[in-house]
Amino acid sequence: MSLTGRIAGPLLQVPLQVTIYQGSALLQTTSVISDQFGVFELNDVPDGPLTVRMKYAQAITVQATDGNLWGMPTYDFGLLPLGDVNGDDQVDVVDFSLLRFTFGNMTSCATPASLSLPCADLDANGQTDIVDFSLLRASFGRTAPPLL
Ligand SMILES: [Ca+2]
Ligand SMILES: [Ca+2]
Repeated sequence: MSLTGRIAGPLLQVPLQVTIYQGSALLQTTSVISDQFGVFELNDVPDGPLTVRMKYAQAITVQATDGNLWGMPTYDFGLLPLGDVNGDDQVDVVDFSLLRFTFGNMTSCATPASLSLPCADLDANGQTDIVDFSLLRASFGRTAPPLL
């Protein structure tokens, strides 16, 4: 089967690491790139009750489970919780320190084509600034959700 999903901004066209579980069993790991509208399609998704987890490097994992995955043309994964400066799937004081250390700096660690972690430029505009701080603050304390 195929499954169409959508993420919300500020970053839309991003590479996503996708892991698909059936219960606690890992079925499939793949990567997709969402388009300029945040939409992506997963092909060859196995049948059955599934959990789909997605991680963008600078965001906390988001997931959806069987009950809400099917039966709609596009499943909405919502806003990616940006703020994971070092990519360890939690937004904590380490990320805050990394951001503070580079605050106000121009940087090229995040571009539309590439991302090198740690990177505090969460909106990929070439500078670590108050927008990045606000994104981090909004996600502060979040960790990867438990596998459903
Ligand atoms: Ca982190
Ligand atoms: Ca920025």
